[in-house]
Amino acid sequence: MKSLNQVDIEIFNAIENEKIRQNEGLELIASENFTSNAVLEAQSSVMTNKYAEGYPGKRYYGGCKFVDVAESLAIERAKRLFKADHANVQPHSGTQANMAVYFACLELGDTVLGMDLSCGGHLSHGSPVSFSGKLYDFHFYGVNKDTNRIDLNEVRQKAIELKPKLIVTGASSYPREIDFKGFKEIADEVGALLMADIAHIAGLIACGFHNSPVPYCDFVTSTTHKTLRGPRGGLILCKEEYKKAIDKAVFPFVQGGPMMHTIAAKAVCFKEAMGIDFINYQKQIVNNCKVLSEELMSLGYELVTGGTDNHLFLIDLRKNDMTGKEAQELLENAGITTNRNGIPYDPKPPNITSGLRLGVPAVTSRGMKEREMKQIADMIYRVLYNKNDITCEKVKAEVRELCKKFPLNL
Ligand code: DSN
Repeated sequence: MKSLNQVDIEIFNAIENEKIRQNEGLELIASENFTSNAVLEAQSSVMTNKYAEGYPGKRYYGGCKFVDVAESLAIERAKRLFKADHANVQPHSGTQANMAVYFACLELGDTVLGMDLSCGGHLSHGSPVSFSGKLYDFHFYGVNKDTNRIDLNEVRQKAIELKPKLIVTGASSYPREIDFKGFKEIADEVGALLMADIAHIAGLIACGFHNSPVPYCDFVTSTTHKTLRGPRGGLILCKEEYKKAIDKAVFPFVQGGPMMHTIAAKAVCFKEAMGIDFINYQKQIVNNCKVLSEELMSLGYELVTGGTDNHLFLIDLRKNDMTGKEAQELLENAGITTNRNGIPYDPKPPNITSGLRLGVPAVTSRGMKEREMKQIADMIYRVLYNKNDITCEKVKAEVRELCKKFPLNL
């Protein structure tokens, strides 16, 4: 068989260049990470060739003996890792996991209460530009205007007023621990179902560095590629009583054939997440995030909520007379990848923003620790303070040197 560089030199080169970009740059996008070689190996395996509509032992195709092994292991490991009654490992993404939960428990037009995207929620939690906002009657809680934290009193008031069928908790840009027990009390008070989307914090939850929503929620959704450090994909955990409805909603309602190579890689990810190295990794994420955020605050930056409890934080750039877009672009010129992000009640539009979201899962996977976080804070400060090409070039060279000491071996 011909190799990729013989068949398609353009794609081969794009992949090689992406390897160089990942190797030589600092990845601070909070939702990104570097999988292990074992995960990559499973993900790029021959299981991509197999159709397996259905579930282990109940497929619509022959030849599923070995993919059944992979999916059964993924399910059992996900259940063990998160102490859940049931796991569905087929969702292709976090959004499709959320879609399947909505289809499993709601009728079209039902009322749902979720977190406002502009305060840290997610598009699939009811944004009008997403299927979720079009198909369901979503209403939103935000964060308190003074503290920028979720205010359970506001959530309770809205829940009492709206009587939603489902309350959605979880966020994509919220730097503080979420009180899932508090959400459960509100859901019970108004007779609502409760779902938590833990895509960002799944790794922290698996290792006990963030409280788990599993005991409190009817449904928990996640991606597997953020702090969990697995392949790109989705996951649903649920109580036993929703097992059938969830499985039917994922297949055949939302999806067709599962991606068996990705499911095999999810199984590897869950196995890795049960090891001591992974616990140490999650601990280091929290430590690194604290140090990076505190260093930046000591250099004069203001953080939304004044700090972080998890793997990410959000810089409010308004006092620095800079937009999120400008900051993101300057840092990219210096080999530091971040993303602009709205701050709560942001006066600027989403394509400009007043905020910059930073996260440490990827640099922590490279083995970087507190010392490197201080170095990175200093680099970020110099780039954003000087705002010129010379500084960006100088810092880019420093970034490359630092990355060389923590190779990815891609
Ligand atoms: N796009 C992801 C993030 O960056 O947080 C969420 O889906």
